[in-house]
Amino acid sequence: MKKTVFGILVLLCIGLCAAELYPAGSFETNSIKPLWLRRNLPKGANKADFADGFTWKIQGEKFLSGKQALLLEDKKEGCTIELNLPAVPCEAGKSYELSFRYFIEESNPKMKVSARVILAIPGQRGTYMFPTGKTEAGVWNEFKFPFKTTEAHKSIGVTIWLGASPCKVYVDDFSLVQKD
Ligand SMILES: [Ca+2]
Repeated sequence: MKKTVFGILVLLCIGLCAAELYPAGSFETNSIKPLWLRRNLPKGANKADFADGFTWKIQGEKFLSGKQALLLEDKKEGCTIELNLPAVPCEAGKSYELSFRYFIEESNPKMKVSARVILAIPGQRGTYMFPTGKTEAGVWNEFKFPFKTTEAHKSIGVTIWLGASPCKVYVDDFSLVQKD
């Protein structure tokens, strides 16, 4: 009985203490908002040559949780797929964690998975962090980046880069969570 009560209290605390800042990250609805995507072309590229080749969709053929995941695909060479999470307000002196899972189905030897986390400070440059992830193909890789805010930080902005293309990557369980 004591164990059960303790278990319930622990679950309650996790539920109350951890705040998910991107609830749509399992891609179970047909919208990725407020996440938005951009395709970066190779330096000096002729835009007309890259009018097509990049697609994204929420699909149900391959996923990690629920029944759906985001599929990103770029068939042209040398592009980088960019995922942006608009800046969200943060609290001072708290622990946060950016995480997502990704399955690289097709890639080239130049494949990289990297991110930029900006902790903004009004009127100043802020804190910039650049974590990277594994590029193992054919498995659900885990990207996990814990960080802490200070009194000066007012918001968190996240950008993820996948590439260079050609590549085909499934993304699921995208999360930005306040841990305490
Ligand atoms: Ca999912």
